[in-house]
Amino acid sequence: MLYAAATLFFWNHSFNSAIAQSTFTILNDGFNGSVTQSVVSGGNFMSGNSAGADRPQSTAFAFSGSGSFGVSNNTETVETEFSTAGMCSPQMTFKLASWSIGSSTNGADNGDFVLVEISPDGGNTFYPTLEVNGNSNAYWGYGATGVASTAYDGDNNQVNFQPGGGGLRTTDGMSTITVTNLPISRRVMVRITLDNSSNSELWTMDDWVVTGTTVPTLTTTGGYTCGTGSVALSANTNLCGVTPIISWFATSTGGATIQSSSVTSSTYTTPSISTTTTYYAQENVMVGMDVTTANSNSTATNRGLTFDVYSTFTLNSVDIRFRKSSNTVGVITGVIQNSSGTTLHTFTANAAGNNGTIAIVTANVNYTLAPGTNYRIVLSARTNVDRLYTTNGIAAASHFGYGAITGMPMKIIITSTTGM
Ligand SMILES: [Ca+2]
Ligand SMILES: [Ca+2]
Ligand SMILES: [Ca+2]
Ligand SMILES: [Ca+2]
Repeated sequence: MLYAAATLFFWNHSFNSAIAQSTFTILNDGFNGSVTQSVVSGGNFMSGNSAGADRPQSTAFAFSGSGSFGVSNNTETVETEFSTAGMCSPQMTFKLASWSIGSSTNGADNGDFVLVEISPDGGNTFYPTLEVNGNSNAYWGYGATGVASTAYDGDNNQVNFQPGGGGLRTTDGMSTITVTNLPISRRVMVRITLDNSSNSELWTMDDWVVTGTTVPTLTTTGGYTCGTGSVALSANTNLCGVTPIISWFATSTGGATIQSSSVTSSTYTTPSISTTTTYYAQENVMVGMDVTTANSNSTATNRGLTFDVYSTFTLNSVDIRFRKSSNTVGVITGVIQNSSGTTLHTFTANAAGNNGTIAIVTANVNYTLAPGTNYRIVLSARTNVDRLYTTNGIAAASHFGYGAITGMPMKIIITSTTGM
């Protein structure tokens, strides 16, 4: 009896060590005199300690580092935008304190609030998700043990938290604010609004952190047939809400795709085989910020992204938004650099279109990156192109010129813009 078996391997299997579900940081803003990944308005960076007449008294305005961000008798907003595509369990948290300034009897009242709104679509629609209110001149420090935590659910009803009364709050002073289950989207926006109504009231926030966990690796299942025949193979993935393209190959690297579809569970039926034959499956997902329109641009070169890689993956392509400066087809040259600025890989893309046209090109990169931090992907040269555009709506968190990174598997987190 002939015994034929078909086996298959995850593409680049040999490059992958075991991938554990690990937590990584998407955003971390400490408000120590400036912001790095968010945009603030209406408030002030706070440093030093409160006065003896304040409550809490003689206490650092910062939870960690040298500063925090605060507001008195005003409305302040703190916003950011990021992609959660290709990760699991994204969530955010920050520290919050309520102060009585120049008095031992003020603090936040019922009408004073801290509101967290979440947008899954780049700010077109914001959903109020969590709100902390004051109560009868309530004040508390970062050491208060109250936790305000809820899961994003995409409806218009926020979950409210409020201390039980006024004065110094301990167990119901909401010093830790957490929203879990953030939407999976290439354009998540978060807006935090802090509002109060007196110069003797002060909200401060610090240590805004957004985290996610890595997605599991594609799993494959082989098969066999008794005698010559075809064999059904399967490849399954769980990318926490993102559907990849699963492709099949007869060779371990390169070669033609023999089947490809946008699914989370793919079956490939081999041709009739009579000996053990190996096939290969690959998943390819689109991640990174969506490329959008009508944002700021730069005529400078050396713009791009800084990013971290959490496990070996092949960066297939990036989308680049540019403006033509000639009717002649141009060339955009980009490089991937390591954290020291050493160029690891160079790639090019043709930039078509008439003079003045703003267009997006998908540049094929096809470079395999090992785990590491502070990789850079930047423009290095251009012809007949005079500027790159940001890819999202918030300037400080923007991803200059590059978005829509595709890779396999997705284990990349864009941490900041470089060359700004
Ligand atoms: Ca800080
Ligand atoms: Ca008050
Ligand atoms: Ca809700
Ligand atoms: Ca008030």
